[in-house]
Amino acid sequence: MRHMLWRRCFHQSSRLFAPTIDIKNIVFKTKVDHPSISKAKAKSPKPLQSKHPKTVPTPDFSRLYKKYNKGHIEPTASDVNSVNHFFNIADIKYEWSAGQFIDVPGEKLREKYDEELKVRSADSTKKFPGKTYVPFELVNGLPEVAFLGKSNAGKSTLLNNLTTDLKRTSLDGFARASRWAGFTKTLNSFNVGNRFRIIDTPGYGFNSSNTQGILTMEYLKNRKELSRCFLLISAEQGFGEFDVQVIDFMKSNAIPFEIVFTKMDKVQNIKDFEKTLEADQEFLRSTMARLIFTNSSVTKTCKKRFGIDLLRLIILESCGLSPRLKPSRKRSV
Ligand SMILES: Nc1nc2c(ncn2[C@@H]2O[C@H](COP(=O)(O)OP(=O)(O)OP(=O)(O)O)[C@@H](O)[C@H]2O)c(=O)[nH]1
Ligand SMILES: [Mg+2]
Repeated sequence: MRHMLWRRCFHQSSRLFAPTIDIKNIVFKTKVDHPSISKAKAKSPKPLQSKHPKTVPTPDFSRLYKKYNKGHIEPTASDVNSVNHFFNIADIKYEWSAGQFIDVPGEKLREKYDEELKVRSADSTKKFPGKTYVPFELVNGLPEVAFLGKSNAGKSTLLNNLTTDLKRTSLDGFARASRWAGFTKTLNSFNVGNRFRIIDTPGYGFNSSNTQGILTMEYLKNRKELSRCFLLISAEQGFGEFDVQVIDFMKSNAIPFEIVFTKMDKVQNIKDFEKTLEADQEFLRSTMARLIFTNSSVTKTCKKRFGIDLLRLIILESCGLSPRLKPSRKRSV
């Protein structure tokens, strides 16, 4: 049944399904001026130009993390500094792409080893090269975190955001991003400092396919190295029916995950955004996921990239790595 649901999520379709619960209705509307207000505005004399240009205050999305993750310990400034340093100097390498789960490195070997285990007697003392009881490559796998979400949610861009120094405004281009939904077609792996891997996945919903859905589902269910998933939700669009189905899938398969809101720079009315989040608090709490608020684009009104330092910390923590860790492979300048 769950298999079927997931297949449906990825089915080539742009249909919008009628929502059944509140969480799917998070749509952040653009503020529209009332006609009478617009008229009044038109008649009123032009305000005198100030000598100093008006400065638009930058919203502070880090406030939202504190508000919606009360049970969680707040990171210290020194942890944040050292984790930022880790990402600034770590060598980031694109490693592999897989169109089928069996093409994911290590999985063919794991399948062979599982077959061998079935025929091997319980008291067998056979060792593999490297003097290990399981093949060395399987013992030594790096932890992985996966970015999931609807097509166009900003998964590939977030990966580039994470790996770009926060002082810069233009992002690195390790993962290929596009404004066309359904751009990423395979699982793509990026090695970060030879300490862990970030896996970019094909989006579900618009312009996706069954094959991609099955691939992601198999990866989530079977990949032993997977430490945590990050479910990306565009803050501009909010949750959709497919997102709720994916949450349900992860809950029932005991796959730990966090929720990352992307495109916070596009939220027109932050108060409406918070109201909708509050209306869905019961559902969100039941997921046990932390809520992280990010923007990958810097605009006139949103001059900083928010949430990235926190996301970096949570990624290291979910891989069982200390924020004080040094990359074992450094970026060459
Ligand atoms: N304004 C703004 N645009 C963003 C942000 N994140 C991503 N985008 C844009 O959204 C579009 C889609 O981004 P991608 O990173 O390709 O999205 P994806 O989830 O990888 O999409 P698929 O590969 O199709 O599943 C691109 O045009 C990005 O520039 C953000 O935080 N703010
Ligand atoms: Mg992508």
